[in-house]
Amino acid sequence: MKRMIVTGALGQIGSELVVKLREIYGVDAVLATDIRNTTDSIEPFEVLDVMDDKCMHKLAKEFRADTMIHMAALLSATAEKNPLLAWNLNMGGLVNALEVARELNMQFFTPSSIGAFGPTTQKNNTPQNTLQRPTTMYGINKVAGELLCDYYHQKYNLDTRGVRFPGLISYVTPPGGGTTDYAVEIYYKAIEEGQYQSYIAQGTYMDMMYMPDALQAIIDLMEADGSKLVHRNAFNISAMSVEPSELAAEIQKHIPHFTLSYKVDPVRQAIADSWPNTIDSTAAREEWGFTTQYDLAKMTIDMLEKLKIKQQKKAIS
Ligand code: VAH
Repeated sequence: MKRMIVTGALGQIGSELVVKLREIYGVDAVLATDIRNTTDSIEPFEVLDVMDDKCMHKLAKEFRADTMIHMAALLSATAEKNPLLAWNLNMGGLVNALEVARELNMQFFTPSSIGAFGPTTQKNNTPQNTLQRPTTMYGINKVAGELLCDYYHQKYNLDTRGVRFPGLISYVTPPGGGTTDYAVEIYYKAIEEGQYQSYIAQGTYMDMMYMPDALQAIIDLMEADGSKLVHRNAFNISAMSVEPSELAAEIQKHIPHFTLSYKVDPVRQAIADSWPNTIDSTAAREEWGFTTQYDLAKMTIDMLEKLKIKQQKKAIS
């Protein structure tokens, strides 16, 4: 990777990924793009609607990009509210990004998700290769996306790569429209209010990962020796599997008065119930050395510490 264009650069992953990539490859080597404009000084930045293939091609060509990092997508809960918009944006945007990458011979990354599995998939220690019959529009988009990226590699020899992300927890840019967002909100509410009402039921296990580990995984995969990659576009990766009361118990070690209650959202609960409890990351570890630095305890310490600083800065601004 030498010169990258990132779509969805103002999103939960994109906003931190751009910073990390610029630390490694140089500020001027990473073109951040998003459908929204921003007043943040994150130049080089361009407004880009991923449905506009001509604009995407023009920006990538003029920037002399050799790598396409396609992050723009609607997440699971939003996609269930507007499935046709999700299909058009998630699939139309992906095809445009793959076509631009093919036309300009770019290395390509886009994430899949644990959402690519469904209720008939083995729920515990979900294998790398297994049944994928997701029952959400988001999951259907992710399975189709995995197959499209494999196709572009097989048919055009495009260097496509991707991972199946678990729920990602971060303190910089709050996520929007996801099912696993409760695992982010709980930390914000713990600091702000000392209490949280979870829309996901107690005992609902989902794979999770702290954002620093997710960002490192993208970079490690993109820098890996391509000849050693068997699975390429959909590596299972995870750092932990947790359910709401376990998150609460870890937070209470630092905020003893913190309380957790439940008001289950049937839509997002149904999505969560259709996903695995735990996935098997062996292929990623074996093929490109995937590893993580943060477990639940270490993540909780860092999240609470960073959110306290964020809250203090907000209070004096
Ligand atoms: C979502 N955060 O909840 C995303 C992610 C595995 C979850 O794909 O939709």
